[in-house]
Amino acid sequence: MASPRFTAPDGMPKKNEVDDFYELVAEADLQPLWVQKGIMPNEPPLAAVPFAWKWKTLRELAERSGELIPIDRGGDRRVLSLSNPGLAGQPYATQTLWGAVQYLGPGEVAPAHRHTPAALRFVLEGSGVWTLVNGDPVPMAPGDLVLTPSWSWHEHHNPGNTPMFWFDALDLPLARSLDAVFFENGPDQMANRAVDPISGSELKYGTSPGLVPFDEMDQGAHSPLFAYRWKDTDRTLSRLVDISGNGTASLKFVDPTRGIDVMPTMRCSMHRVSAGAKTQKYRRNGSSVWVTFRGSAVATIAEERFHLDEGDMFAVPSWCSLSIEATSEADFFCTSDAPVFEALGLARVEFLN
Ligand code: GTQ
Ligand code: FE2
Repeated sequence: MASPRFTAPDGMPKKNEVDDFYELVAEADLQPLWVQKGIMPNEPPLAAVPFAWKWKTLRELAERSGELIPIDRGGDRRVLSLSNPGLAGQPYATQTLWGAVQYLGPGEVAPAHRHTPAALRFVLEGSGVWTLVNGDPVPMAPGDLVLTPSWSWHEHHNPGNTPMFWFDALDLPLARSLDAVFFENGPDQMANRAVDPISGSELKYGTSPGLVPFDEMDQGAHSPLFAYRWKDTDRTLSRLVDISGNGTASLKFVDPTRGIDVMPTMRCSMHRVSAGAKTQKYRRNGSSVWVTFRGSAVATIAEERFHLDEGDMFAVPSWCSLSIEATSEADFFCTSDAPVFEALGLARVEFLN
């Protein structure tokens, strides 16, 4: 760190007591606050930029990776991460969130492992795939949200003959910045097995709304329900649109035992916007990553307009306003770091016109 210097008229540095002091401070590996510029800006100084990735490109390249790159130990998961152009080549969608498209070809298995960064999948295309989450086989289908919380074992199996594409989100950049990342490979893959159409977690925690097993010990760090099914999400959105009367509806995916966010670092929500309707413009600190599941729309992110079609993904950085206007009825999956901001007492939300 270069210390400020008083410069004499002849251009030579002039030694005085202040100079000596700065030198001693630097030598002691200290820095005065009063020479720092911009460590407390008035608003978050953004690196990540508002950005959208087109499904056409994501799908083509994911499929191509399936042809070219084998999946095995070393390769493991065939994933293309959304790399925000504002983040200097880092493989992150936003400051706190990893977003990606994952491709699992017919007959392929992504081997067992676990990590402290929490992960979720939102399925876009394909059928017959199941993910083993802590020993519980969870079938995956388009529109389903599947959780693999922090430190849960997971492995993906595609016993069918069509590929599957899904969206992955992880709190990896956040966990990395907290130096909280641990990773472990599992035992070599187990044989394929018959899978029930419904996971154990759904049988136990997803049978009836508002009714869960009574267990005084229920205090895990994440939802014990690992799958949220599209038919339930779709039905709930339809009802909410009817009730709202303005052509829009939003729902939150929650831990059924406590009604709180599914995981401590990632909020998951789903949004429906009817053709011609527009969501209220708002901004919050912290960031989010969105997936257009159905329909088409224009998203305005911090005054920049992005045309969105089915499968397109977009990043909303901290404190950037967002409003979505649908051209045909559109559904969006969203994941954000909001629970972190709320838990830390840092959350700010502003509704705009
Ligand atoms: O499917 O287990 O996008 O471990 C990044 C890391 C997916 C996964 C990602 C992962 C996975
Ligand atoms: Fe993983």
